[in-house]
Amino acid sequence: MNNNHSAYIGIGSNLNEPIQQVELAFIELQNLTNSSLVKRSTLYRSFPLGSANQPNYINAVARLSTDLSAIELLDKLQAIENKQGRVRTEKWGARTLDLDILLYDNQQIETARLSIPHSGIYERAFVLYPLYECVPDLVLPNGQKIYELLKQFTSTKS
Ligand code: A4P
Ligand code: MG
Repeated sequence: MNNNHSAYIGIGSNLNEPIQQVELAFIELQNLTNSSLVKRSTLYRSFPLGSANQPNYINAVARLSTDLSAIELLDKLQAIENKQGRVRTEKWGARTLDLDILLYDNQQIETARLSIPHSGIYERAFVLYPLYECVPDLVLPNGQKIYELLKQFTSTKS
């Protein structure tokens, strides 16, 4: 096992004890097949993007080294979401657990099931802050340095 790929996972929850949901997700990611959890951010509390009629979110980011392809990783992440009781109702609606592949190496992927970098990554403070915590000198696929991008944001830490 070489764990050749570097992947960043965005973790979000705003239902059923969100802090515990996120901590449980980190344990699942630690045990992920053919992968290792290299780094984890702390937890961030954020206002909901989308319908305001839902609880605040807890967000975090995990950095993985993995031998899984991006699509294999997506399958594993969706299995974890389902295990933690994810029910898909409305887009951007409340959820027990959302696991998004934010970045996979420096690849740009556009298929029916996968869009990488994940949509909104450049605009979302609840993604950029924990990502910065994992890798302060990260250069995003569009060439921007994360710390330059972050100068535009403010956020509330949980
Ligand atoms: N999909 C495509 N690309 C990816 C990727 N890079 N990673 C597809 C993961 N999945 C990806 O996702 C729908 C489909 O997206 C999947 O079947 C997969 O094939 P979903 O998780 O079922 O639905 P979703 O999460 O409602 O949609 P989406 O577009 O992923 O929403 P977002 O962008 O994740 O937004 N507010 C705060 N404060 N914090 C949050 O974390 N999250 C959302 C969801 C809304 N508001 C939020 C937060
Ligand atoms: Mg999602």
